[in-house]
Formats: sequence, C-alpha cells, structure tokens
Amino acid sequence: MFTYLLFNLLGLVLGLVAAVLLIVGLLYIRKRAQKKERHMIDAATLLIAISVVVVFFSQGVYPIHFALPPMMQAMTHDKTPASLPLFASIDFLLNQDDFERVENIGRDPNDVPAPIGDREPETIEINVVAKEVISEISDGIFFNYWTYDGSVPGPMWRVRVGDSVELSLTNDETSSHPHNIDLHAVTGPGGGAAVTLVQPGETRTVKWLAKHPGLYVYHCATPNISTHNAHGQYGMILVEPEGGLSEVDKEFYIMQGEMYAIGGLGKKGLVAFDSEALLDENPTYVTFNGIVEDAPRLQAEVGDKIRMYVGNGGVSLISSFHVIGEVFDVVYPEAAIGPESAIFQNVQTTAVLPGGATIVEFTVDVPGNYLLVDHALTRMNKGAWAVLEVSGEENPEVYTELK
Ligand SMILES: [Cu+2]
Repeated sequence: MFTYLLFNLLGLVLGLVAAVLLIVGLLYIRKRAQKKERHMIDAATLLIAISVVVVFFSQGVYPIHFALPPMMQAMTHDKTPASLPLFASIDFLLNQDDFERVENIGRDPNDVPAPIGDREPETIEINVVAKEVISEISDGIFFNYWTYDGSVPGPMWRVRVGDSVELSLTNDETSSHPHNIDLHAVTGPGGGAAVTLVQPGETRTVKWLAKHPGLYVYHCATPNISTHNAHGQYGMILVEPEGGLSEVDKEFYIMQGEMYAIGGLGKKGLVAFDSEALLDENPTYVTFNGIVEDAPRLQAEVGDKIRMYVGNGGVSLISSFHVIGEVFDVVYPEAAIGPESAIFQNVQTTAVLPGGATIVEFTVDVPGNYLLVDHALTRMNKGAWAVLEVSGEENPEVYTELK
C-alpha cells in the first residue's frame, strides 16, 4: 500500500546518483578544457546542482507524509519509536499480517445499553481496549482502522449524573501507536487524555465524576489527533439526568465519521491513509457507523417511538442530519439535557458538529424504507447514509398514493 513512497524514494536516490556522476564527469573533462569551455562547464555544473535541490524540495507527493511528523507519534513493530512516520509506514507494510482482520467493523446501531432508570449515583467501572485492525469500508476496500473495542464507533456507554466513573484504557499489544481517551463529559485536563496515554500493552485508569447530563462524544486525543479520529477512534457516552429520559420503543446509536484514502473513492485493496486529503478537509468516505452500508441496519414497527443518539466523530464536516420522509417530533439541540435546556419541536434537519452530538425523537406512522442522511447530499455518494426499515400496517390517512 505504500509502494508509491518506495518508488518515489528510489527515483530520488537514482536521480541524485545520476547528477553526482554527471558532475564528477564534467569536472574530469574540465581539467583538460580550454578557458571558455571551463566557464560553460562551471555554469552547467552549477545548474545541475541547483536543479537537484529544486527537484528534491518541490516533490508534491513524497513530502506530504512529512507535513504531520512533528505531531505524529508512532511505533515500529518492535515497539521502539519510529524516527520518521515514513519508517512507521514501511514497518506497517512489512508487518501488516499481525493486525487482526475484523469481519464487520461497523458497530450495530442497535447496540445501545439499557436505560439507567431511577437509581442513586454509584461507581461505574468501564474497560475499553484501543486496537488497530484491518477491515472493509465497503466490499473489497480494506482500511487500517484504529478502534475502541474493535468497532467504529466505539461502544456507547450509559451512566447517570452523579456517577463516579473508573475508566480503564488498555492499548492492545499489536498496536503501532500510543492512544488515549478524551471524553467530552469529563471535567479535567484533556477530558481524561492527560492521564490515559497508553503505549502498546499498557493500561491506565482515570476516575471522573459525571457532573453534567447530556450525550457526549469521546475520542482519541493522541497527536496527531485528527489522524487518530480519522482512523475511527471515537464513540459516545450518555449521561442520563436524574430519573432518566422518557421511555421510547426503540433507541439507535449512530455516528458520522470520515475516512481519507489514497487512490480516491472506490479504489479496491488495502488503501493507505491520505494525509493531504485530511489537511484539505476533503474526506474520501463519509460513513454512518464506520462503513458504507450494504444491508439495512435499523428496523422498527409502525407506531414505534424512536430515539436516535446521533454523534459526529468528524474530523472536519458539520453533519446536516436528516431522515428522508420523517419530521423529528423532538430534538435536543447539541444533545444538551437539562431543566433549562431548550427542546426543539417539529424539526426537518439538525446540525451535528464535529465532536458534538444530538438526540432526535420521532414516531414512525407509515411502513417503508427511510434514509438517514447528511443532507449535504453529495456525501451520500461517499457513504453517508443508512436505511431504517419500518414494517406494519399501511396508514392511508397519513400517506397514500392517489391515482
Ligand atoms: Cu489513538
């Protein structure tokens, strides 16, 4: 997957050797040359030397991986820090078989923990593993995902306000990078990242008080942070208010995310991460729960009251979250929950900021398929959609075809 870098490097080295040989040859000829010819040879030598410098520093593709190095931390296969990210990339290429192949990287949107209900605050233990794996974005398109617990997004957690949370982060031994966790629900340096930086094989624990109700994004905050997020390291935690949220029939967990891949949309095989596209904020793929959907993942019955916990792992795009054929009865804008928080009613499309979330509720009245989208609709072409299948009795009073 990084063969183009090797070819670039080979081309540069061969060009450099050729230039040196040429200069040596010219200097050899110069010794026997007349004065006039020597001037010409001097000028030619100088121009060759300048052109070597210009070619080396004007390479558009090769140095892009050097755009991030001051911020990028990586390890080689034997867990020593790589002196340059390029070497970490070559190391990955040589040792890619060590990474677990995950059949389906996309977290099931139905994977929502049960409501807390009415209980007193307590101490909650959470264990999570940062793991780098290889899986498919879409059929035949393989990507080196960095995950929490082997899926994208990471698990959704559910606590109540006042709970004390002991969160242990383990970095799997097979990882090539350090990782940590920054939870937006945490009050304290780095949202937990400052005390959870783990090298491969290490575990560290942060204890924090869930002071604020709401739905919060968590993500890896290891430099280069955007690179870690764009490999899939994000998820959400719901801090329920005292007494919990109202009862609904179905809850879903959805996170929009971005992937940046060299070779562009649809390129098959193991695709390399595209740092240039990351810096340009131009993702190759925009996904709901880590993959381009190949079969409907959400199901409901006519009459179900549905609540969706919707987050945006970013890195860059603001999501205009919309369900085609539905109106949100209730939106908790920016996932704010509190006695003074405004609740929006009858909303068509709602913003989900990178590193932010929203909660939407609606009741399905008519059977059929409903598309969840980012209404910046070209992102559908990049994978930003999911299907909600609703089954049950037709409801002609609400919706029917007239001949
Ligand atoms: Cu990370």
